[in-house]
Amino acid sequence: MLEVYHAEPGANSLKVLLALKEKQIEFQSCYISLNKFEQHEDWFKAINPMGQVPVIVHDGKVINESTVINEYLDAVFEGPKLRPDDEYGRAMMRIWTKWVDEYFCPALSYLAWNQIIAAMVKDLTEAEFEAKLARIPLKEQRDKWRITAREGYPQDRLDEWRGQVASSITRLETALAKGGPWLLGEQFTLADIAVFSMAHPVPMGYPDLMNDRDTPHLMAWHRRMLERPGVQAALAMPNRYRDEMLASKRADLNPGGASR
Ligand SMILES: N[C@@H](CCC(=O)N[C@@H](CS)C(=O)NCC(=O)O)C(=O)O
Repeated sequence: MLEVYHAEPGANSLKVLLALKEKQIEFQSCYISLNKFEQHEDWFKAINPMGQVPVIVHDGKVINESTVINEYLDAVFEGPKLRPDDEYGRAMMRIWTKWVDEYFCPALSYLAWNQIIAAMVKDLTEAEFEAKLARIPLKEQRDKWRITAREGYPQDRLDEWRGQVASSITRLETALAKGGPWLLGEQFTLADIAVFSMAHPVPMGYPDLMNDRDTPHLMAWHRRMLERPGVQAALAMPNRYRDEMLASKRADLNPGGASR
């Protein structure tokens, strides 16, 4: 029995959904609404004291940390191998997955939070907001919520993170220009999955950084990823956040609810 607690198919949740779908592992999907702060509810913190998704529960054993989860899934479940057989290849794969966790993902995450959190909490009173903050177990996450919900990060920090996204894109383009079709060459691995989970929205969010003219090899890799049935299945998982945003935009455009 495998339960997977995840949010929308984006970022760290997408990373685990990609491995599950690529390996065609059956699992019970347990959707956690970050919009409703379900990740900070006591019942969820009893499963993951970090108050974050994704988390898996396999035969009663809990594992958090998306990169660790993916290595576990690949080791324990049948399906196509997503790690090289040789130790050197695995080391090269882990250099990518570690870099995604420690560098690429945080830069993108701070920039994204700075854009979306204020809108998410705008309807809460100060007391309601403080009550929500008090339930967040990690101090650094509490700080991130508080800053992005209210004043936002200063421009020099935002510029620094944007610079890190730009250098990440250059690093990926350089690596893929040397070979491919995947990051480690012929074998599709967890490195591709980790990078894709973060890079997927970049052509849309930062078209000046990732585009056909400046990063053709990275764009070609992105298109190859999108052709994979496993990637398509992961991206097709419910995206309630996007659906709610679209519904509220439609309501703004059509406030009286009159039909078209
Ligand atoms: N290092 C963790 C990070 C998990 C993480 O940051 N999850 C985000 C979603 S991508 C989350 O739960 N954010 C909500 C929050 O922190 O309140 C992993 O790789 O699983």
